[in-house]
Amino acid sequence: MEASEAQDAALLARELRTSQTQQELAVIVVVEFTGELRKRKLTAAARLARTAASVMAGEEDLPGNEASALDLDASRTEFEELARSAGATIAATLVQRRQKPDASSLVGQGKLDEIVDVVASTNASLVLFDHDLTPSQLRNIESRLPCHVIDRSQLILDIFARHAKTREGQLQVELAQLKYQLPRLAGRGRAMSQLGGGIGTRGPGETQLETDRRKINLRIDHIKTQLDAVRRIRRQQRQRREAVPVPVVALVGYTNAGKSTLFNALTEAGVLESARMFATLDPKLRQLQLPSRRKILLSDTVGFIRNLPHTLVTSFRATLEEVERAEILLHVQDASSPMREEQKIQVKKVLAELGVSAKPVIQVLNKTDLIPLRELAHLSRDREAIPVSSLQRTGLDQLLKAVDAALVVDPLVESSFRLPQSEGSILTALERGAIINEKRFEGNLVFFRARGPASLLDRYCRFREKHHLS
Ligand SMILES: Nc1nc2c(ncn2[C@@H]2O[C@H](COP(=O)(O)OP(=O)(O)OP(=O)(O)O)[C@@H](O)[C@H]2O)c(=O)[nH]1
Ligand SMILES: [Mg+2]
Repeated sequence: MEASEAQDAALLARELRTSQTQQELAVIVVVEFTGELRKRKLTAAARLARTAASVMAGEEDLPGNEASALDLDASRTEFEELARSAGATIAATLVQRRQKPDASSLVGQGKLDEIVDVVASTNASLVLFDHDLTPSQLRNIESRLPCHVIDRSQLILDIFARHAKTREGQLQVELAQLKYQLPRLAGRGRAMSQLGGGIGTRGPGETQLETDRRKINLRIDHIKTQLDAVRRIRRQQRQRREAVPVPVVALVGYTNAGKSTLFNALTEAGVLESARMFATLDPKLRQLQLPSRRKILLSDTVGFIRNLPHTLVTSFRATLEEVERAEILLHVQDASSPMREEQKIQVKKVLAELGVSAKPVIQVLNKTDLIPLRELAHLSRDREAIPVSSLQRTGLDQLLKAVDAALVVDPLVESSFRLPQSEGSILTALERGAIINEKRFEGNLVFFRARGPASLLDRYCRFREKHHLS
């Protein structure tokens, strides 16, 4: 690829990817198709049957009709929250139920007229659909409106793009955005007419649209090459880290459950914490010491969300690599959310899709400060779940103890030691990494009992008393 052409492609890509929601006044359209809902329930049941097979025995059953639990109202609230996360201000929300999508406009002529009126009366600069639009639906709707139209996938991509922090995350999101835009280029004629139209940029017999498509494809190839390079480096870094085996414990959960807040509370790491959804796109990793003095790596992950558009699934999954490597998962739930059960099911579904259902999971009930004591007592009867408030930092000790108990790699052992006092550095090392009891000095010898990770105690086995107690 020529340098100038590469630059053109990069410019065009940037133009396509700039956030279109930030500080815009938006009209929101939430649609539910009753016919589609029935169909979805059926396929969902089939999917569940498969999932159920891989879900660990003994776990509670997954309810059959997941779709029905979420009514239109909840969809609406969640989508409005997404729009705000993307930086939009909501001018009005229109809700529609219909039998099935209209092929040319999704919502049908009558509703489209209403949208046109509402946009005119509110002076909105953007219309957001809580549903994906086909390229031709997008074109048809935009031709009736004086403003931009954005569908659900594009909105979520916008949020992902704003929050991607690592190079890999950014590349993944750019790739997803470009792939999403590619079939929709035709509708964007107006916006792109200033770009890349210079003399000589168009190949023989090529239309502007074809030129643009070619450029976007060039850009996509370029990003893929870069992604490969970034991943190679990351793999090397990981191998280096794994040379010193420290078990990974991953926080997972629905978006907004409080994972980053808990991560911070547990590590005081100062990782981005925000009321906005998807505050964390890239996995974060911090070292942490458990009450037993064993070390773990705690990993914060991106929030799960229902109906994640399938174009986004790859970029979402790639941010969950740590989950696959984790020894234990902490499933963080918002105890105060009326949607908690539904969200729990969605998270379990994704975990099953990632093939990690067999890993030990500790259920964490977060935001217990927001629920009445009586309700808390009721929820805590489920002895599997550990109640915490990440904000008020309560329940954290108990949570760390549970992690300690669940960790099977490098198990805790107890041994008696007899050391010459001259080996002070060994005593110091053991005091740092294990719990020391019954220490007594006799002449130039020191006797004590240590309880700690086997890997540490084994290192000094030559000083172990013969009758060790592990
Ligand atoms: N009252 C209360 N609020 C909490 C608690 N934990 C988190 N929050 C709030 O919940 C919101 C979301 O918290 P985050 O930690 O960003 O949630 P998250 O799960 O990391 O969200 P994503 O990264 O978007 O998936 C923030 O406004 C937090 O202040 C808690 O224990 N009590
Ligand atoms: Mg987060």
